[in-house]
Amino acid sequence: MKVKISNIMKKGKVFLLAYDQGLEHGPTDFNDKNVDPNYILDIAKKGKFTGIILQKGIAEKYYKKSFGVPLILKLNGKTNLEQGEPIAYQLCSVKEAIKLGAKAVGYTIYVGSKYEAVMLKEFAKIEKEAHEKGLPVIAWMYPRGNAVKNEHAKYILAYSSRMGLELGADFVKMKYNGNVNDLKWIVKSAGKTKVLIAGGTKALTMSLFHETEEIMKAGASGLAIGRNVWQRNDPLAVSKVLREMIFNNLSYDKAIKEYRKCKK
Ligand code: FBP
Repeated sequence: MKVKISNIMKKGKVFLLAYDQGLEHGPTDFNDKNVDPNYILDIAKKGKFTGIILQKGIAEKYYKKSFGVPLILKLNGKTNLEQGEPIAYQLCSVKEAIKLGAKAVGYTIYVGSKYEAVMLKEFAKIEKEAHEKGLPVIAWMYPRGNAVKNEHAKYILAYSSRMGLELGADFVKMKYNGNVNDLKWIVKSAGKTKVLIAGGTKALTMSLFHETEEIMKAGASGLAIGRNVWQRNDPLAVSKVLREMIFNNLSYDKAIKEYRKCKK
């Protein structure tokens, strides 16, 4: 079956809202508003995201197939309590994801971890099944563990994006190290695998727009962003501007003007 990468794309670009931090970090990331999954689903819809990333528990209890924003089911995950070599085992099957209405699945590989091989094997199985069912696969490629001296180094990030291509991932989700030339090489190394950039901890709005301009100029296909949207008190204004930057190449200068307009 043909893999439908267009499931989570618009005009060849991607804008995903990530909300799996409750498992990865715990509710320390949340306040009274964004602790409620319905608040996030509302942002995903009104912010016109091309997909929402959830773990299975939230999808089961809050996501309806008729919702209108495609679901990306995250199939593995872990807490940040265990401080040893990172490993995140599969927690949900492709079958369950499809039953919940998923239009794509995601899986984290801790590149360089002592347990890398376990995750590669699990990923390969998941990818095979997802592709047989026509579902695109996003690999969170996060270099981490004792063997990784600097997880932001160009070398290890490019190695990770290339791994995504070698493994057959449709998209890799990576962190931006703040160097646009490094990102160009990382995107080039990924070949036909599309590169999505994660948001990270909440940044100043201006730096978020500045980085987004660089990210898109470097050839990435879009953002898969969480805290930098839903931790703000104006998530819809920020989403609107980011959307324009991703889908309509809005420049940084125009983004600032647009943002000020949205705030009025
Ligand atoms: P953010 O945009 O909030 O950084 O989310 C992106 C993401 O990949 C989430 O999907 C995931 O929960 C989190 O980052 C994991 O980040 P880390 O492993 O660095 O704690």
